[in-house]
Amino acid sequence: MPDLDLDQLYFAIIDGNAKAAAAVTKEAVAADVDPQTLLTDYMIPAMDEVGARFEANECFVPELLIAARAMKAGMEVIRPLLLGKAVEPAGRVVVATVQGDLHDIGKNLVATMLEGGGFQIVDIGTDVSPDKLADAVQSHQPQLVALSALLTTTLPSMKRMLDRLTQDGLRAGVKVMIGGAPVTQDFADEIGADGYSDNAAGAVNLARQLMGAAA
Ligand code: B12
Repeated sequence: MPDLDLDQLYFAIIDGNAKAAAAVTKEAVAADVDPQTLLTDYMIPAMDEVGARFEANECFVPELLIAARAMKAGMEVIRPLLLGKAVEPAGRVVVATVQGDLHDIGKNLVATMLEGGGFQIVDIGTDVSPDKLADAVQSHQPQLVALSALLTTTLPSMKRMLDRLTQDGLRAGVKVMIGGAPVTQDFADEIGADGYSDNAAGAVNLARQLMGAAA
């Protein structure tokens, strides 16, 4: 096998080349590179770079979309490998991006990492209304809810979702953790969420802590 250049994964995502992202990821996995390394050292930094370029007006929405698609193509390859071998789920988590918000890369990463940590995931998607969240909590009876928001304009949706769980008498039965770029610990405290983390690995630790608190 020729020398494996993992930077190709980083650049494939930045260039939005989904085929190359999947191919390099497969090669890396075949060469026994740790999938966690691929994620944290190449894939996430590539999306961070695309984000920085977008913020600097050096690229635009279509480039963001194809970069996100390339990241997903790589994620598809490592996802099964990130999954833990836990027989008993560590807990059930309903995962959602809040109403008005279509950003799902962070949510999916959090879901994948939680799944890797042995949690059972019920992913109810993006642009999730308080109604839909309440229905999911009622029907799936999770111990945890994980909410993601990437827009400052959708932060209030998080509070509405918590309020809805309280109104429906569901709030006491679940721990709610929140995250996403504009979310802070102060905001989490302000709306009465049970926890906040600024990254997907931290989300797993947080989920475990909250499960401990729930026990
Ligand atoms: C990719 C992207 C898009 C893609 C989304 C593709 C997809 N399938 O998700 C597309 C092109 C669709 C898009 C659209 C828009 N976007 Co956009 N987007 C981004 C971008 C560049 C990267 C986001 C991302 O995926 N980051 C990578 C992931 C891994 O990071 P993350 O989501 O933060 O998640 C991590 C943590 O936050 C945490 N986390 C996340 N969720 C959770 C949940 C829990 C429970 C926990 C514990 C932790 C946690 O863990 C994750 C992993 O470490 C950001 C810029 C940026 N630098 O963030 C702008 C950004 C978020 N977008 C922005 C905007 C304005 C928009 C649009 C309004 C643009 C437009 N004019 O149409 C639309 C809105 C559409 C909508 N209604 O949602 C702004 C938001 C500004 C603001 N202050 O609100 C940003 C910040 C760019 C900017 N500076 O202008 N976007």
